[in-house]
Amino acid sequence: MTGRPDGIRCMLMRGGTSKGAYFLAEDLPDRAADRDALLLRVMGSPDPRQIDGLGGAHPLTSKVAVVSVSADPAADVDYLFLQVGVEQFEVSDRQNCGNLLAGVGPFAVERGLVTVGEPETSVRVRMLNTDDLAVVTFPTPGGRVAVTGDAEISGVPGTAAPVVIEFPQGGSPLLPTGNARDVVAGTEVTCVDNGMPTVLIPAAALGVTGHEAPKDLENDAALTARLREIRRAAGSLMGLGDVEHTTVPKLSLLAPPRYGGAVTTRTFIPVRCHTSIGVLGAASVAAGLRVEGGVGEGIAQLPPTGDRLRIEHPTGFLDIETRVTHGPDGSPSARRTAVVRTARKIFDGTVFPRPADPASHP
Ligand code: NQM
Repeated sequence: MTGRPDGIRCMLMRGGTSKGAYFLAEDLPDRAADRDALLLRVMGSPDPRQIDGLGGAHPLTSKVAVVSVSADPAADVDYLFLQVGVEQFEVSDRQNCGNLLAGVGPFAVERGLVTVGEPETSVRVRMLNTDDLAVVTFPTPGGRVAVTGDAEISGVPGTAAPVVIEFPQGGSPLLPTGNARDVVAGTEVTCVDNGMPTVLIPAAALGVTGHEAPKDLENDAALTARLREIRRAAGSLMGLGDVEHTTVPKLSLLAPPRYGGAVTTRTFIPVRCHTSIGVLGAASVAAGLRVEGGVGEGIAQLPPTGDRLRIEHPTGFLDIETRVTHGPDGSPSARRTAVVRTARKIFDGTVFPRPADPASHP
């Protein structure tokens, strides 16, 4: 571990529609338990307001990226995503995050981990949570990460330089239960994993329209109890074990599109309802909609040609390209997935974690 004994080098970045603290792996303790205990103090968890740390009192702003040069010849950098609990004394590496991934390439340039291109740089990222590869490409005029640009993503004000993310390989298997449809806790669902284990559920099957505001859905006690029941049963069917205390699978309610897209979504991650949709969550929804016999049939309106789909969400839409092919036995698999995000460095400096308090926390 390097740096001042009481402070740690840290960059706060917006990645897509999320925000997180980015660290070099060498600046954090090697032992996962020590690292996680430190990150809870950095973010100010557990506390619903995270008042004493960097966290923004929502799972989407209580995230950490740990980045290092990769030993894998197929990658430039390794990226470990950590979800830091807001109210829970918990740090999880069981999910990936495609939104923070948007900041990983620019962060690697800022920290001198990769060779900078002109006029753009491509960084090959090994995502340690899922052992998948991504390629992140962004403008670097004059050898510096572009601060401005004309890309606009729903859920973020203004415009910024585009960050193109490509996943050369889809999730495997795409259908973790082996079925296009399963009946789970009395409801027909499609369980899909194109980078993020996700359960697709027709909103109408749960007595909602799927167009409600996230807060209204979160405050619907009957709905959230039902979602919890479906999630536990689906998680076990997907081979994820007991998912009561994990952040995967996500649940995505599907409804007909209202603004010319393919579908409307309300995604639970899994307790809070996402204010937009995660990148890999959207990749899984997009692939799930293209699976023959999935629950999206009759709800989604797929464009007749092309790989691109527009997924509507509470604050706009996300355009994503995914191709699904069906093998000779009919089993589907996802090919290349691509999406445009933006990212921004907010501060670069030293974070001072709240002191350890063994009296109040283990
Ligand atoms: O699905 C939220 C987010 C995410 C994850 C979540 C993400 C993704 O919006 O790739 O980006 O699902 O917990 O940051």
